[in-house]
Amino acid sequence: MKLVNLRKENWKEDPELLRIKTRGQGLESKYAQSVLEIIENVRKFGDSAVFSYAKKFDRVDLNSENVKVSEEEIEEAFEKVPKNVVDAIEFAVERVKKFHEHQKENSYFVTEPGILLGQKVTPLESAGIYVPGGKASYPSSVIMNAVPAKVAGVEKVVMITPAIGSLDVNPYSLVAAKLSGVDEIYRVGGAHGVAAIAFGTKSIPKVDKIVGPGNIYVALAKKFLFGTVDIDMVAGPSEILVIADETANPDWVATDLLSQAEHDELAGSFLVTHSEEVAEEVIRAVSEKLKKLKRREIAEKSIENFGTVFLTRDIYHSCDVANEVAPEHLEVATKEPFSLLDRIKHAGAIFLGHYTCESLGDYVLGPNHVLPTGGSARFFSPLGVYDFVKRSSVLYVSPEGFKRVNKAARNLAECEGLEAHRLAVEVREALKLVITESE
Ligand code: HSO
Ligand code: ZN
Repeated sequence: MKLVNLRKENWKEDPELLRIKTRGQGLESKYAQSVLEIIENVRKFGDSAVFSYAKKFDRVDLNSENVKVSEEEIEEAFEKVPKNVVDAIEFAVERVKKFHEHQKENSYFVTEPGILLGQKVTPLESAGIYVPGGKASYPSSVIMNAVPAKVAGVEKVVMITPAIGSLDVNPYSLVAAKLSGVDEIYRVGGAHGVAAIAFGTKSIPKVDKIVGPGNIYVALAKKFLFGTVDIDMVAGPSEILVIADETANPDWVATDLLSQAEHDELAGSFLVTHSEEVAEEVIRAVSEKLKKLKRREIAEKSIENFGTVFLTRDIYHSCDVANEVAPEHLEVATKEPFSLLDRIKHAGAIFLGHYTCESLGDYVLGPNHVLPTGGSARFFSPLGVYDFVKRSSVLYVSPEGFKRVNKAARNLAECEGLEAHRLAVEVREALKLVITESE
């Protein structure tokens, strides 16, 4: 890991910190043209475009008969998945559900004489969840995307996930989908799969919103289709930042950094500490443990690309550095983590204390693991129930209420030169029953 000393006046301008801060940018233009072409073809030719892209990119023969995953296939998946994993998925689903129940938003109404105003909350009618194929097909991510939608009250949750090389779909994803309440599953993926559920085709339904992680093609397709459908944030490579003081266990911190590094060659693992000793020991532990990991190659590249230790003046300076980076996951491995919570402004999820490793949050604690990456924790929140509802304003005035607001509305209409607006007020004023002469 690279050691960067931020004990200097203009630490915010440190080139390494700046490189990490801008980590979410770029990358896209290279792929944009081909993604736009795929989207356009799916829009124009529907199923036939989707199936021919599936053949080309995923080497699989799809048709209107086999694209949907059948109930029997889902039942078979339960046979294939070991009992302890089914139990763990059930356990996680229950905890994630329970946590997300708190995010439910109620409609509200306020009244004043003759006026009632409110906000009506309505779940989206349908949502699509993208689940990657191959190595990054995580049942935990199925849970994290599907459960909030179901808790919000979305009637139809559709999952898409690519079948690659054969018609088989990852059985773990199928079990997680079933236990999370997913209603329909289609074995398509990539930009073509995203376009298919954005527009709808003969065999694949259209949804109102698409969520879930994917490669650059999937991310770009979601971005381009925003407006045709709603999307969640566009997630980039995963990242962790650990703030550690001298009470931190370097071995524990090192494994937590590696738990992020093993996700992706572009994943970010950052340690921020004011203790030289902790810095040194974590660097040593990371390189030692790295060698023994099954996903060594990925983790090694990731640590090479983004593995950084920032040396700070004190614990408060560490918090300021964390705010600059605005990491997806922030672990506070210090003696009194709660005392720092106030100072931390930008992080997708904040893990407090030595025992609260990100892995627990990734799987079972309850809060969502779909989190803003690439510094977007400055303005994005974790995926939640609020992402699957929308709000409508409700307005009502009685004749009595009308008398309390008509004049100002009429004057504003006049000032904006919108005659029909003014008249809409005036025709009602004309009704003598309602408006007294003096007005
Ligand atoms: N750390 C990832 C989520 C994940 N980890 C899935 C394991 N499986 C992004 O928050
Ligand atoms: Zn993870």
